[in-house]
Amino acid sequence: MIDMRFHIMTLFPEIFNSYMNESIMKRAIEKGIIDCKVYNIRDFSENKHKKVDDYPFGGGAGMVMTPQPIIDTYKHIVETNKIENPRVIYLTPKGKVHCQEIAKKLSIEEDVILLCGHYEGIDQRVIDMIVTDEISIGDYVLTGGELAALVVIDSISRLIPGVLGQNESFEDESFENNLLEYPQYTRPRVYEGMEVPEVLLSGNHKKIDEWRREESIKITKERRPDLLDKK
Ligand code: 6GU
Repeated sequence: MIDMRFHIMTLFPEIFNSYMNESIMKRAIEKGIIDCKVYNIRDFSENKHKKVDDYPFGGGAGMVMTPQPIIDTYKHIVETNKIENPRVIYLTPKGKVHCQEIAKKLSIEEDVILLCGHYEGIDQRVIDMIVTDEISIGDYVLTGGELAALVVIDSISRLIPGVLGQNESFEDESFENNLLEYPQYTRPRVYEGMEVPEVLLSGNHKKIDEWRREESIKITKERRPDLLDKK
């Protein structure tokens, strides 16, 4: 019945509580459309001090997350949830840059496992053993993969039927057709002397559609000409 189950592997499970307990995510979980389970990698460490990282072979700055706790977390997830051939996404600045198309592709999965790294990264053998996709959320560096995991989860969730309400449709919006969205206005008609464009008050839907499309093209040309090349 649940359409999408997210399984998050992290050293900082608390980070996910507030986001998943508000607004659209909360409603989607309550409706039983999505489920989100968070697993603390540290709980699976066999080290007597619950250590999860160590110095890099070959030297260099920072620490590397060791394979054992991550692989055992993964095995626990796969076994307790009876998952076959799961997608395992490792959030890393080295990954493919996330986009609407990737979100769409992932939205048809039943289970998605997300692995959040910290420190200087994770042992390459973990990636070779279990990771199917490496995703970055942009060309900048974060302190860990948790924010990126939330970004990916949010972008997938809103594409699952029933997650957005009737008034939150994603048909017209930015990136659906490689165009940025046109400007929106609501009441009042005049605010601090600034008027809403006349055409939007005309009731002429053909004219309104034309105006919106022109505005979309104009702003996309200005800000994201690369999207027009994709079209
Ligand atoms: Cl997925 N992780 C980290 N640590 N930094 C990032 C990122 C991910 N995407 C962009 N920067």
